[in-house]
Amino acid sequence: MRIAEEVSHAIGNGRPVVALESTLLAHGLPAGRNFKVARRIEAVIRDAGAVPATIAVLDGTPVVGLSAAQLERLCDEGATMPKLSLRDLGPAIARRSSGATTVAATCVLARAAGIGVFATGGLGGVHLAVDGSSTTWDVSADLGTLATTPVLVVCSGVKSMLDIEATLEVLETYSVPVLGYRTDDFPAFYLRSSGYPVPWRVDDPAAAAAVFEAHRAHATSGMVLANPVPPEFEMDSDRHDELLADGLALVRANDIRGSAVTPALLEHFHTASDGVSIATNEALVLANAELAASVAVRLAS
Ligand code: PSU
Ligand code: MN
Repeated sequence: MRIAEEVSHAIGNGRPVVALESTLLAHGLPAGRNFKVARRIEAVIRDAGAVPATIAVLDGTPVVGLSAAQLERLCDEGATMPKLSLRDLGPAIARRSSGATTVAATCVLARAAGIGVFATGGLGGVHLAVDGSSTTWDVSADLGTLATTPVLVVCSGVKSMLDIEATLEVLETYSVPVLGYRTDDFPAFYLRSSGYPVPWRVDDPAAAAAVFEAHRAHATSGMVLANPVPPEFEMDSDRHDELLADGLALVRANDIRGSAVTPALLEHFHTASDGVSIATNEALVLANAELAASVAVRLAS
C-alpha cells in the first residue's frame, strides 16, 4: 500500500483525514465531469479543515491519497477501470492491474492506513430481484464489510433501486448503528426520505463524533451517518419513480447482472433525466464530504 506523504503526515500527527472512494468517480459520474467533481470534493474537505485521501488501486498498488495526476488518470479511464470490491482486491493486486474501489474495498484500505472517517454518495445494499418479486443473493459486500470494519461512513443512504427495508435489517443484524443527520428518515440518495425511519438521530457534527467515539469503544463494526441531499437538489419524486421503473426495465431487458447493475442504473438516470440526477448526485457527495470533514475535525480534537 502507498500512502501519500501529506496523508501519512496527517495520520501520524492525529490530524483529521477523510477517505474517499473511487468507484463513484469512475462508474457513478460521467467522464469529463468526474474529475471536476473529484477536485471539488477534495477542496470542500480542505476548507472544512481536513485532509482528503481518495483511494484506488493503480498498477497493482493500493494508493491512499491520489495525486492530482493519479486522480485525473482514474477519472479519464472512468468506466474502463475495473470496479473493485473487497473480493477483487487480491486478484487485481496480484496481476498488477488498476481499478476503482467500492465502499467495501475503500473502507478496508482506509482502516489499514489508520483513517476512521469516510465520505461517499450512496452505500451498496440488498438488491431487489430482477423480477421485483422475491429475495435475491445480490447483497452488496459494503454491508458485510461494515460489520467488521470500524469506519464511519457518511452517505446519503442507499439508492432507491435497492430493497431499503431489507438493507436496514441487515445493518441491524451486523450491529451497524445508522444515524440520521438532522432527519428521522433514512434517505434514499436522490430523495431525502426512503419512507423508513432511522433508529437514531444526531443534529450536529459534534454529536455524531461523540456517538462514533462511544461506538468504537465497545464494538468493532462500522457506523453510518445518513445525510439527506440538500432540499434544493432533491429530485422530483414522480420523475424519480418513472426513471427508476424505466431503468429497472432496461436492466432486465439487457440481462445486466451483479456489479454492473448499479453503474447501468446510474447511467440511465443521468442520460434520461437530462443531467438532473447528475446535479443531485454531485450535491449530495459534496455535502457528505463537508459533513465527514467536520466530524473528522471533532474526532481529532
Ligand atoms: N451507490 C451510488 N453510486 C455508486 C455506488 C453506490 O449511488 O457509485 C458504488 C459504491 O462504490 C458502492 C458500490 O460501494 O457502488 C456498491 O456496488 P455493489 O452493489 O455491486 O456492491
Ligand atoms: Mn452486488
